[in-house]
Amino acid sequence: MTTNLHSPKRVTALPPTWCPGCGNFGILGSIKAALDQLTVTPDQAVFVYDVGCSGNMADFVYAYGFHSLHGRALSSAAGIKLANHHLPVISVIGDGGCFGEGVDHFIGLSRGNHDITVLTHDNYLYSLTTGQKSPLTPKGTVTPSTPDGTIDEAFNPLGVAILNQATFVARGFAGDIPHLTKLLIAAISHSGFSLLDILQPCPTYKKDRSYAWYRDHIYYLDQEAGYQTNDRKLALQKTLETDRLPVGIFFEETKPAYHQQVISLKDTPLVSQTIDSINIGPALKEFI
Ligand SMILES: Cc1ncc(C[n+]2csc(CCOP(=O)(O)OP(=O)(O)O)c2C)c(N)n1
Repeated sequence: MTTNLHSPKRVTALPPTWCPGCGNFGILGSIKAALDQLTVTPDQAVFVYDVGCSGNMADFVYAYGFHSLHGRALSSAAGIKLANHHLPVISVIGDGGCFGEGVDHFIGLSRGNHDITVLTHDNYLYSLTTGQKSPLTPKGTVTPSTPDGTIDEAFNPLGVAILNQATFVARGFAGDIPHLTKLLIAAISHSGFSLLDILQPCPTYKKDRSYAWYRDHIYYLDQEAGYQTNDRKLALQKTLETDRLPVGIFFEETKPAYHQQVISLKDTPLVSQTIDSINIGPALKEFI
C-alpha cells in the first residue's frame, strides 16, 4: 500500500467500530471538516489518542497518530509539541482518561499553557469497558461499578481549566457538527492550551442523555446578549450551570505558550537542533 502524506484524504479505509448512534461519529465528522477548512494535510498534524472508544479513532483518522496509555494522551502530546513546535498537536481522550487517570496532566499542562488541543469525548462514563462511572458521572447514577448509585459529586472540567489558567476553554455538542467544527477550528488555531469538552451521547450505556435530551438542554453562548469570552469570572460562573448547558467558547485569551518561554527551545524546536555536540559518554559510564 502506498502512503501519500499530502493527500486531501482525512480517513483511513477502516470502517469505524463504534456502536450505531455513537457521538464519536459526529466528532470524527467535525475533525474531517476542520482539517479540510484549515487545509492541514496528514503530515502537518499529530493526533495523540488515549485508550477507550474515543481512542479507537486512532484507526480511522488519516494523519500522524500516537496511541498512548490510559490518561497519558496529554503528557505525550506536550512532549511532541516541545519536540516540534510547528505541528498542531491534538489529543483525543475520554472523560475517564482525562479527568480520572490523567487529571494531574490536565491541570499541569493547563497551568503551563502548553500549546496542545485537548478534545474530551465526554460521555460521562468509561464506555469501552462497559459503562463504569467516570469522574463526570452525575451523583446518584447507577452504573455497573456503582450499583447503589455514585456517591461522589461530578468533576467540573471547564471550571477546573478556567481556574488553572487555561487560555482557551470551550464546550461543543457531537450532535451539531457545523458548530463543533467552528469550535474545533478555533481550538486548533489557538496558540496555547485549548480544551474543547464535547458532549457525546453514548446510546449504549447512557440512554438518559440522548441527542434529543441534549438538544432540549443546550444553549449557545454566542447567542447570549452581552456574553464576553474574555471574562474569566463570568466564564467560571457559566460552568456552574447544570439545568441548561451552555455550549460555545467560554473563555479565551492570548498569552505566550510554554515552548515560547523555554530558552533552549523558543527559537529552534528540538527536532531542528543538532546533536553533534552532545556527548552522552560520561552519562553512560556509570552503567558500563
Ligand atoms: C493502559 C490501559 N489502562 C486501562 C485500560 C482499560 N480500559 C480500556 S478503555 C477504558 C475506559 C476508557 O474510558 P474513557 O476514558 O471515558 O473513554 P471512552 O471509552 O468513554 O471513550 C479502560 C479503563 C487499557 N485498555 N489500557
